[in-house]
Amino acid sequence: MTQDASILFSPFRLGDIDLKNRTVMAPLTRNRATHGTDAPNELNVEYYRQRASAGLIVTEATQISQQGQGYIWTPGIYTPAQVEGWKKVTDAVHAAGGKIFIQLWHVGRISHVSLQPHGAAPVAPSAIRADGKTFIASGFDDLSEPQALTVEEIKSIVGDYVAAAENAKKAGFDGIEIHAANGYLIEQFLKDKTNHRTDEYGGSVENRLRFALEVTDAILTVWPRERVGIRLSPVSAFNDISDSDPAKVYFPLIEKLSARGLAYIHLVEGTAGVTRDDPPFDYVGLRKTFSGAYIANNGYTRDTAVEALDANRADLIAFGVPFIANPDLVERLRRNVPLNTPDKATFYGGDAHGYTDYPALT
Ligand code: 8OZ
Repeated sequence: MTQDASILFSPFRLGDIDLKNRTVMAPLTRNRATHGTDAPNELNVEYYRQRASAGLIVTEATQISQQGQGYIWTPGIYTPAQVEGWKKVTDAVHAAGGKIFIQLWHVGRISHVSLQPHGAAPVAPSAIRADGKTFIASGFDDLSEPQALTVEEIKSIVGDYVAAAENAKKAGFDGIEIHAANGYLIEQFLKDKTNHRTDEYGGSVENRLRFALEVTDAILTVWPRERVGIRLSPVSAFNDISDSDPAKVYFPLIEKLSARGLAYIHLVEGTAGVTRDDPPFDYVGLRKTFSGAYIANNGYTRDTAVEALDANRADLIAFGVPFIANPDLVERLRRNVPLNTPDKATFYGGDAHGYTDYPALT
C-alpha cells in the first residue's frame, strides 16, 4: 500500500519565510570545524550545500563563546574567522535554494577544563558535576566540576548571546534557533536537578524560567520574532538531567514564548536517540499552548512523520541521523526508496569520510 505522503513535501510558511517542504535537517554535532580556530571550512560548506533540499537546515550547535564550548572541534560564532566561515556556508545553502538557521549554544557544565578559557572550571547554575564524559583532544574524559555563576556572570553570558546573534546576521543566516535542550546551560537553569539556586534565577518556576527568557528577549533585540525559534526537551535525560515536574516548568515557559511571538518551538520528544515515550509528556497540549509552528523531532520515519503531520500533531518534522547518511534525504523520502546506512564511527570528528561522501541517488 502506498501512503499519500504529499503533506511532507508541501510548502510551509515559517514565521515570514516560505519553506519548500516540511522536512527540517536537525542540528547535528559533527566536530569537523577547523582545528585551532573552530571556524567552519570548505568541507563544512560542502556538507551543508549537499543537504540544502531540506525545507530548513538548523546548523549543528554552535558555541557563542569559548566558555560555551563542551566538545573539541565544534564551531563557534564569536570570532571574525568563524563569521567568515559561516558566511560561506550560508551563501552555498542559499545558492542551492535552501534556508538555514544557526543554533546558538552554551554548554554550561557539559564541558572540560581543557576547553575552557585559561583552563577554568566550566560554569553552571549550581556547582553540581554532571555524570558523563566529553570528547577532548586526547579522547574521552570525565566532565569537569563546574562553578556556580554569579548574577553578574549570568548577565555577561546574555551579552555573549547578543554578540553571537549579531554575528549570525553578518554571517547571512535566515534566523536563530536557541538551544535550550539536551542538558546544556539554558536547560540547566530550567530543571531542578541542576538548578539549586536560591536567588532570582532558582527555586520557583518563575525564577527558573528567567535565564531562558532573558536570553530570548536579548536575541529579540537583534532579530525579529519571525526569525527566532527555540529547541526544548522537557523530559530528556541526556547529559544527566531531569526535572521533578516538567509540565509545571514547560507549560508556563511555552505561554511566555508564545506571548513573544517566536516563530517556532522545536521539540525533542523523549530523549534523543533513546526513547520517544518514556516518560510520557503532553506534547499536543504544548503545541496547542503555542501560537507559532511546532517542529517535532526524535526518531521519526517517513511513515510516522506523515502520520504526525496528517494528524496535525506537528507542522514540520526534523530528521537527524537520516540527514547524516542521506544528503538527498528529501528526494529519497519522496520516491520512497531505501536510505543509506549511517556509520556511527564517523559521526564525531574526522574528515570527509562519513561526512560528505554518502552517495546521493543518481
Ligand atoms: C551529541 C554529541 C555532542 C553534542 C545535543 C549538541 O545533543 C548536542 C550533542 C549531541 O544537543
